[in-house]
Amino acid sequence: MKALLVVDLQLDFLPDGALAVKEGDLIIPSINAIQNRFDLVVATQDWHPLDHQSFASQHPNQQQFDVVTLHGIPQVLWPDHCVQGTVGATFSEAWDSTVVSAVFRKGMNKQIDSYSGFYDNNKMDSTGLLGFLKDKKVTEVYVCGLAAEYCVFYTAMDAKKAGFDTFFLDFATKPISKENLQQAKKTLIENEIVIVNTSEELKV
Ligand code: VGL
Ligand code: ZN
Repeated sequence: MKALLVVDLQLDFLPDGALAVKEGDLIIPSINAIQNRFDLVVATQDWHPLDHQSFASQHPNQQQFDVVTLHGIPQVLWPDHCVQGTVGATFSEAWDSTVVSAVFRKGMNKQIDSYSGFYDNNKMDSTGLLGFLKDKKVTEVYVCGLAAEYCVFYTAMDAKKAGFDTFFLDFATKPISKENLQQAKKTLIENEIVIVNTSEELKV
């Protein structure tokens, strides 16, 4: 079984959103065009409490995008984004999400960020996504969405570690920083994750 994971396709990560990814909207037609070819489409949703510790607003002496140490691990301080129940946390209406079987929310624990759709950043808590994919007999996982070098990257890495054949859909993701994405892609290749550059290359 082949599953498409659509990561965090939420208004706050799209142009005019609180943590907008440049050209993030351009991936939506690509995702709409391919999603019907998968056995299963699953979404993740960044879903933070107002006082989440990854928000720069919770650290009065720091600036947005500063990196601090939080509970022993590096943490980028983000603008407030994807706050539970706000419009910014909703999926883009340009994306046809009617095909989605299940949505896995993440980032609810205010103490720790959660980039991967599988686990919190300290791997203490799971979202249930792994059990769901195993129960559905998924063997191949295709990852797309936002942002490429954060939640898409970490979700792909954890999918691979869990034993799935894993594909990073480069044509259906956009980064916050192009330089950081270059570095992330090297790590993906080292870990034998397949980078699919164009929709024509996608063999599904
Ligand atoms: C994300 C930063 C903070 C993402 C989520 O979806 O890539 N990035 N929260
Ligand atoms: Zn977040």
